[in-house]
Amino acid sequence: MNSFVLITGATAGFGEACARLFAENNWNLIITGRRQERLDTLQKELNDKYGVEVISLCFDVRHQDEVITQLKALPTTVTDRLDILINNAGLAVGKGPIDEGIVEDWERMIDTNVKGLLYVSKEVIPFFKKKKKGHIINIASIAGKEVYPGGNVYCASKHAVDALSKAMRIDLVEYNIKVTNIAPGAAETEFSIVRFKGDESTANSVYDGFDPLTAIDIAETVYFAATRPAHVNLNDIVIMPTAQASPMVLHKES
Ligand code: NDP
Ligand code: 8X3
Repeated sequence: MNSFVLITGATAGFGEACARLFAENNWNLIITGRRQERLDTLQKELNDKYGVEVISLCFDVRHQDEVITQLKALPTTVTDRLDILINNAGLAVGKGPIDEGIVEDWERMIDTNVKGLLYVSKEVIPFFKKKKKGHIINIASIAGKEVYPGGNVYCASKHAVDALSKAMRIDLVEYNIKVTNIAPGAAETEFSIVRFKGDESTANSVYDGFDPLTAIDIAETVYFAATRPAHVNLNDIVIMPTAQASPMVLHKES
């Protein structure tokens, strides 16, 4: 009768690494994302390898109707054991001066990073309130702490996540619900391939000349936050590559 953790965006990067680490530690999983094939493969792999229960839900966090349908369909035998929500699904699309921004890119970032996080949280919080226990871990970013050239709308969306983490902590404290905000710097995942719309050479060049964070680094940080004693909450964690002092100060070896 182990607990469940719900991870949004578990088909790649941080979310997938979290799924692997929690499963290895005997947590049951609800994994989500839009790529059904990847969900199916991960579900089978983690179930076979660790014997944990793995529920996969394929939906787009931007579509509130899908979020509601999928999460309301979970049986109470699962939701009563759901202890952690990792709001991880997110993306940057494009990087450039604000006046040259593409409105569709802005909307994808705001709809995914801010509204998607809200839609999922809105469905999960009642499960936590019911049992007066739960932990929401929001994957924000260093882009939610500082703004860098060309980062405009992505940075704004992650500043919103930072604010929502603080707001959730205030509104949910009386229900014994923990809220942790995790703000990573540069990590090599599919993030830059998505940001640069499939341009792999530009994406790879982001990580040239230094050791970026890995998805495992973030999963270990999430897992550490998730496994503190009941009376301890880590409010806000900034995690950077050693070579990155701030978004714009990167020590690269040439
Ligand atoms: P990846 O691109 O590797 O993974 C992103 C995940 O989000 C995928 O599983 C993707 O699944 C999911 N996702 C994206 N859009 C949607 C959507 N509309 N509905 C459902 N799922 C969605 O990136 P990362 O692992 O690097 O990013 C994870 C989070 O970490 C993001 O919020 C990102 O902003 C943040 N972050 C990343 C940093 C980095 O440098 N990599 C640093 C700081 C924060 P699918 O495509 O199957 O839907
Ligand atoms: C991703 C980190 O600084 O590349 O959130 O935008 S950054």
